[in-house]
Amino acid sequence: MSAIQSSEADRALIDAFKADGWVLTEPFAPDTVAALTDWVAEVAAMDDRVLHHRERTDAGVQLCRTEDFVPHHDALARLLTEGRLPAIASILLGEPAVLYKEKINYKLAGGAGFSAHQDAPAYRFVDVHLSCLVAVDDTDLDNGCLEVVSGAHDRIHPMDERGCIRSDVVESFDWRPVPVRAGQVLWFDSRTPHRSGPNRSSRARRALYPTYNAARAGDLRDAYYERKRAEFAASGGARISLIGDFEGEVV
Ligand SMILES: O=C(O)CCC(=O)C(=O)O
Repeated sequence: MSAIQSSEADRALIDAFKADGWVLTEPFAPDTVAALTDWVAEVAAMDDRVLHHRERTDAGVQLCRTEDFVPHHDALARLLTEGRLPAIASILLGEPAVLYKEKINYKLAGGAGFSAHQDAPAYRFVDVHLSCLVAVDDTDLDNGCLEVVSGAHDRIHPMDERGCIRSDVVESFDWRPVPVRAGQVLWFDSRTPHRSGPNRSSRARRALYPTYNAARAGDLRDAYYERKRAEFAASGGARISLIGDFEGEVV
């Protein structure tokens, strides 16, 4: 394994991440932040080459998630696999990182939230993953920002039958909403407990979520999507995740 050189600023980032299981960064130039909205709209308009998922809301049926778009969108492929994001992922992992999977959660006005969960039980093949939320829109409690628990990423917590964190454990946690501005990037460990409310506002709350693993464990992205597409097909397509964290009605 090749070690990653870290500066003093990197050290502070690593220390915060290790202690809390999450950390907020601002890695992009303004022109990149400005382009995010168009790039995400281009993916939303793609045909079923990508894995689109829709939900029924009071405002009608709308897109809630798209996955597996990196092979079909050059600018987003570069954003997620070259430059600052994989560099920060490598710093936080302490070794070179590779993209494991990617999704966009749209959470348009009226879109549903996510029950408290850890991502690790839904992720196959490797035990250690690192994800980030790249905010496309400003997010706050009104439009369903992420809420996290600090310092609880050392284990898999007891789960209910959906694969979400058991309700008594959820209630025992100290939940912290993390509002973020468009372009900010919230990194979290795949064992960091997180949840989010519905979008009760009239503003969209779109976010990109790339997930990385240590390159040493292999480039698993194709295998992940092959398995996921097979599991979705076997379940009749009525889910957006391999666990039951999504609180919306999938159509
Ligand atoms: O986008 C959100 O509000 C939460 C998403 C989430 O927790 C997930 O996709 O696992």
